[in-house]
Amino acid sequence: MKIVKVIFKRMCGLKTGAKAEDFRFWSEVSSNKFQSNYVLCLQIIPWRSCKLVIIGGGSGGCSIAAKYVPKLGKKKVIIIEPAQKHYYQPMFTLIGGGMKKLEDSCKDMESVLPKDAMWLKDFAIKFDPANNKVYTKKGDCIEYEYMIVAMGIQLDYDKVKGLEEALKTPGVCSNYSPLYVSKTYEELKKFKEGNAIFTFPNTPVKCAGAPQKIMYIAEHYFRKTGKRDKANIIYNTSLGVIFGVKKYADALMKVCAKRDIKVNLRHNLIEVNPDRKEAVFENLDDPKSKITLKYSLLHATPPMSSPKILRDCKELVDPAGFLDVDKDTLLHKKYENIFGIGDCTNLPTSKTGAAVASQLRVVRLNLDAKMSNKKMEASYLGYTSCPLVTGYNSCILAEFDYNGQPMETFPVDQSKERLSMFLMKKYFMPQIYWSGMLRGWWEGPEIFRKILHLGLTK
Ligand code: FAD
Ligand code: UQ1
Repeated sequence: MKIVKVIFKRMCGLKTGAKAEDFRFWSEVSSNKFQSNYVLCLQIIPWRSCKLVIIGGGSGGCSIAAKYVPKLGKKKVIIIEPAQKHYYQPMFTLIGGGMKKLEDSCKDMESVLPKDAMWLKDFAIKFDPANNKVYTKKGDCIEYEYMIVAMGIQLDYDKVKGLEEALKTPGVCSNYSPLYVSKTYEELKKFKEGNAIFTFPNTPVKCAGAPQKIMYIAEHYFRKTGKRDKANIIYNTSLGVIFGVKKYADALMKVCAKRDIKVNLRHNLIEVNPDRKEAVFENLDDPKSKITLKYSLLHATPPMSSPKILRDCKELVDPAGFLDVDKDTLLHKKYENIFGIGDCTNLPTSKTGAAVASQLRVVRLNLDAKMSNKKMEASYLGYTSCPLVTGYNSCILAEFDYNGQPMETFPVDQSKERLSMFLMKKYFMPQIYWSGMLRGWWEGPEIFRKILHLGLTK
């Protein structure tokens, strides 16, 4: 074994010291049972080391890379990201309503990641935080000084029986995936009469407002096209409230009452039968009782979970499988050289891109402090925001903190439906995202909130 190890190291040019674990790791991931360690020696296993590795090049990963690549220099930051396209997911709501096209929401990953970063177009598949290493699917082993985990949240369409099949059939759609979002508007156009059902799963989700935004847009669309009196609109949510913050929940319940939308709380979608066009729900307060509803239109929000490979690394996650970070500093609770950002973390706030924007400032300041052996001073208050689009020209702009206290940017009552907020969501936010956040300078609206409230706010 020792000889094999030496040959292996020589072949791979490993001066940084591959250890026996790396062999074991390769034996584990090798799909070919008959490969021996000798055969493995013939494979070229690149070994890289860097100051900072970022897992994921989505909203959080790409934006934080934009801050650190200029600071640390060429090729000092490695970004592991498998996707060819970077999607601005908040636009999916508007795509579902026919207000934008899928191509408006995405750019090539290469064009948004900083040029001087090293992009590994690959999946991270195993973490080894005790040895500061992460492994990729194509066989790289990356040794880092610091790591930022920004892997997002996983969509589990397969967790609802029949849903994946049903999404290929008429009447069923879902704004959450680029694979399905364009179908939503097609279904709105085809809708003639019957139940239009919108669901919210029994798991953490990203953008907790999105499952109902598309419902308000659909309701408005049916009114505009003379089909409203033929539609029975139903919101079946697993939650016990329509929205987690009372101020906005009250406003949304009024919208539903005014527009004759039926809200069923604690109803969880468990099965879809496309042949019979039926959706089956469990009543979470009485799991034995099942409710079966006929649908003409079904907008399903999939169950979601922490990415599997992250969940599998028990040292990094909490019992629910999300990256276990300190809610104030965003530093990992156990590893002093790992930070988390965005949907993959267990930060007890609503998972949104707006939250990521605010977290960027905290990670930037605290990682700078760590890198220069100073005390971390930046603290995240849990700021998050959800532009609750309520039709083709109105929006309630929810903004709040960890305690569910409103943290509104503008000096008006933001729980009212407004055209101005809709225009901001449709035209201003995409610009801010592509040209501000992903380039590293937009860190949320805090500065505007302070100016507009004359400094009298958090
Ligand atoms: P993401 O942006 O999802 O990025 C995660 C990245 O990690 C992805 O690029 C993925 O490819 C990569 N990755 C995954 N697995 C691996 C792996 N094994 N190795 C390496 N990389 C990996 N937010 C708002 O603020 N306002 C809104 O109005 C809004 N509306 C929304 C509407 C919809 C329909 C949806 C779906 C989302 C919406 N959001 C909204 C939420 C927002 O898009 C997310 O909260 C935000 O993108 C989270 O950023 P992130 O970096 O944590 O994750
Ligand atoms: C925000 O900062 C942000 O990030 C760019 C969003 O998109 C992902 C948002 O949807 C919102 C609402 C914010 C907050 C910004 C303002 C001006 C209230």
